[in-house]
Amino acid sequence: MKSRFLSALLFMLLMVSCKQKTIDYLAESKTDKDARMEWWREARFGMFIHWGLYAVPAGEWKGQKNHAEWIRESAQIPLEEYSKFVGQFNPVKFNADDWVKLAKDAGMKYIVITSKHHDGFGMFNSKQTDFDIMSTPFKRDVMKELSKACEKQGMTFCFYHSIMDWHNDNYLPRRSWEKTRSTEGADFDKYRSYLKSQLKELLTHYGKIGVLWFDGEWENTWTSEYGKDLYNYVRNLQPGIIINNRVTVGRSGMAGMTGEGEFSGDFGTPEQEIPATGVPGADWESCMTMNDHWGYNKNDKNFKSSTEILRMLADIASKGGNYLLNIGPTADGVFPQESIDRLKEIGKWMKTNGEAIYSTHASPFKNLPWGRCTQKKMTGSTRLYLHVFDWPTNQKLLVPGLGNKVIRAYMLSDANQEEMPVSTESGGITIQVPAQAPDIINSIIVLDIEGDPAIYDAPEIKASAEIFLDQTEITIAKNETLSEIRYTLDGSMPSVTSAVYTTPVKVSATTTITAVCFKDGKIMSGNTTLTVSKVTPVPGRTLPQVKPGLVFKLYHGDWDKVPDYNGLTPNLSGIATDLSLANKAADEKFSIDYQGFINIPADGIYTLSLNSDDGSLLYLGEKLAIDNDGLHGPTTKSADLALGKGLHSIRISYFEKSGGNCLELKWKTGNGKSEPIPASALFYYR
Ligand code: H79
Repeated sequence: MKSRFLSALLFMLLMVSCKQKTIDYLAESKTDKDARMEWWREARFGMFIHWGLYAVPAGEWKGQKNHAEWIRESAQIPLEEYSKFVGQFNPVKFNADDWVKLAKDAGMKYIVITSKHHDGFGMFNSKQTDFDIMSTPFKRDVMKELSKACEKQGMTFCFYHSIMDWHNDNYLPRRSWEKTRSTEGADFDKYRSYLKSQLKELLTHYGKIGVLWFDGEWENTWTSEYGKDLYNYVRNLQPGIIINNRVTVGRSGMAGMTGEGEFSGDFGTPEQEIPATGVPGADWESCMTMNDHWGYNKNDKNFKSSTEILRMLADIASKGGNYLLNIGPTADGVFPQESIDRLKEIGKWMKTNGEAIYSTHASPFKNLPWGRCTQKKMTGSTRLYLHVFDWPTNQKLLVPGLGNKVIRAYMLSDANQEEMPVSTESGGITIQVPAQAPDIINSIIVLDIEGDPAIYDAPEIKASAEIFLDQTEITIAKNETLSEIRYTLDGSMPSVTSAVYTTPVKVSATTTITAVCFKDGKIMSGNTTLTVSKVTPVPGRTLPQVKPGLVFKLYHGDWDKVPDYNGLTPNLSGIATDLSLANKAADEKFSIDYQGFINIPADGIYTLSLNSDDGSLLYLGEKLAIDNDGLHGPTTKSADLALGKGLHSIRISYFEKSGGNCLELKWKTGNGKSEPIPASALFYYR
């Protein structure tokens, strides 16, 4: 009887599991995605936690104090030695409820914690490996405890899981310095199965997971095919989960957004930066450290102030993004005191002003001189939250270019919602505000307006460059069709009798152009000014004894910026026809200094752009023309230069510390296309 019941049950289970087929979530409809993203778009503020074995050395190794979660790589610690931290990891002060409460009281709506970082150590109970928390003296599944605490306190629990893995033998490539770790028999497909098995554990043993935050996707073993497959694998285990763009390849450096048209997961991930403008139509989240490291570093006391953090949050919300703020807990299992202090201050502000952050949309204004704006759609009206960082000294706050009828204005912190007087003035509306800022960090004014925002942005003035030789053309544009642009060429403010802009303005002397939007004889917008300067080109030279190519000197060394070459001896030198040596010279830790001449075909304004990973400098003559120095991913910097026909001495200095390497120099003149400087334009003198 019993066994018949059991086999019937087994049969039913089998039927159910046969019916389940894997769904292709890459073809999801917009409606479905919107529904799935809803909580995340409303949340706006989350906590990142980087916690792992690296908390044991706490950022210090053999006197070097600048390490953190990358310590195994940055201090080149062999696997056997790093594994010793397993026996030392005993965070006896850990209390999941305390952590979740700290996040909750700070106004954060979700927690993303490292289930595994690049070191490969599992901070959860994994049956796939012994390199996990159950092998430590602590032997507690901290992720289980956190998932329960989150559930209890109404916090959304999320995992960060690294694709790159410096421990698993099947993961490739090895670190460049790991000469003794053989790759024999290593099988990346096996690594992918291992990765999936761990994710299955994380997605079936810890309740509902809000986000899977992948990272370490940039090594050449990971492909977009693997990324899409992993995305679908995760969604099939938890269909409602949200997955970041780092599940697949194609992220644009630290700016974090994936190129258009490519599969990009559910949201972009700017790292340690905030996009300069919003990213219309895209979901994104800026992740940032509180000090200068993600994992715990006992020596790093360079914490951002709570004012800085809260203003970043307002800035991000005003651009339509989320803010993921990091904590690096200690090996004892507690948050650094500096972090706790800031979380409490943040919570205090959020308690009063959170309404201006949660569930808001990006600002309708391009630029506000005193702060930021977020908005919410109401029935028949719009609620603007004005985030005032710089309180006006004359008790008048001008909201530039706002063309709507105002319903009311009051301070969000004012329980009585006492209305503040509002008047329509030239170039916007003015709110009469108290003498003292209610909040020195960020005072929120609620401004209810009729209908959708109608904003007269200050016109945009454009010239091909801010310098020119004989003549240049200036164009002026605006973002609406209701007003007209009036402009002056003498630096004065345009009036109702000034020229109306219709076609590009040609100028042949140094000129300051000022433009404003008018409607019915009234100024509607702020004003914009641009000065274009007439210059004479730096004369070029003719030298009979030049030969094609640039002289290069290659140096080995570990630098964080372009080194001072004085007193250094090159490891290699010669003549290069282009800059490609920088892309293939060595994997890392080197610098190349190119010197020679560039042949300018005709007098003109040339826009030179220098792209590199890591840093680079461009000199023309003695002058530093482009400073693209420092540690960074692929970054482009440009300069407009007035150059005469002939030869100009040029120097390009480049260094590479680690990660990808590239160096590229392009030029463009007039309205032409930016193109790599051809080998035929480069010479050296002998
Ligand atoms: O977990 C934290 C860091 O440990 C991790 N991401 C945050 C959330 C991190 N890994 N690497 N980095 C940060 C910096 C690495 C940058 C580079 Fe690249 C990797 C430079 C070149 C390869 C990413 C991909 C940026 C450009 C290409």
